[in-house]
Amino acid sequence: MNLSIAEVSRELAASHARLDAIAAGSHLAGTLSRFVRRLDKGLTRPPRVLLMGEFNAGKSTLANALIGREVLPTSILANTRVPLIVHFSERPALMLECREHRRHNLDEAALRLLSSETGCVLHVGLPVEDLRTFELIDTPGLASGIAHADEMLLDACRRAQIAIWCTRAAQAWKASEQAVWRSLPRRLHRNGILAVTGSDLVNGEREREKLDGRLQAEASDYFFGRVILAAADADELRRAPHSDDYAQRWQACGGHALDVMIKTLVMQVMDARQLSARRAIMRATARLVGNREPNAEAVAAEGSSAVAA
Ligand SMILES: Nc1nc2c(ncn2[C@@H]2O[C@H](COP(=O)(O)OP(=O)(O)O)[C@@H](O)[C@H]2O)c(=O)[nH]1
Ligand SMILES: [Mg+2]
Repeated sequence: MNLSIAEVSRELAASHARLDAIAAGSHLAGTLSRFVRRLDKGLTRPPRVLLMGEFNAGKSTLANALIGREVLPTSILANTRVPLIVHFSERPALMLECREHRRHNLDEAALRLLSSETGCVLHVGLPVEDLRTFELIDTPGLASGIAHADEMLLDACRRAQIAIWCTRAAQAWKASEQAVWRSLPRRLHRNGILAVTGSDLVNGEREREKLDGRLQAEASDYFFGRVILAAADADELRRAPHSDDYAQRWQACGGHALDVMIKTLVMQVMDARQLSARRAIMRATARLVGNREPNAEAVAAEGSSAVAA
């Protein structure tokens, strides 16, 4: 989280504590306290990074590489085929979310639901510090015209602010992949990364340059950035972070470039949230004092000075 967001969040927490203290005697204070609490939650929640792509494109390998451990045994994942949201938690935790956003502890009854119902999401909590900065959504193979699979992908898109499209270097960025990516919301294109996995299987520097040139021409308009990486190497490396040549190998396999790109997008999302929180406060204030809505330029100027701060 960047410093200005942390500061704003502290101020908001102090505000709703003060409002709570007088809420019993004031309906208005109660309403304001709830408003401020919602604002604080929306502002500080780690942005979610959605991993998408065809089956075997390296999504789960990248998810593991980004958090430095195997999220769930492959045997469970292979049988469930539901999206997986990985978030920070002091202790490892598993929770199943089904229709109407109801959540269940992962007991036998929930496991039955998991195999019988569609539209479920698994929430995995792990004590991994990086997950305080961004959460991950790993999706099963690409939607294939099956109605509930498409619905599931759309739901996953709604929950995410950043998206990584995984594609294998050997057949990168096929027409079928392009069609799905183009159908996604523009905001995900703006915050999208094309992750080309399997760079270790590309034959030499010349082939790699050729691939990069083709993707520059065909895909760069649809993404914030592009990384060509050896995802399996990155995954293996992240599990041994104390090896001598870690930094050099992390750079060589492309893990570092992906990390930097994700963190840049996370900062952008946090800045945009801060701006919209300020707008919400100004709108609410204007409504409270019965004024007209403040004009957009004034709000934008207010927001950008906050972002620059
Ligand atoms: N050589 C190589 N294998 C990879 C790479 N990325 C993934 N794999 C392998 O490809 C297979 C499918 O990867 P997985 O992450 O399960 O794909 P998913 O279906 O998109 O989640 C696994 O056996 C991985 O080890 C890579 O960059 N290089
Ligand atoms: Mg997978």
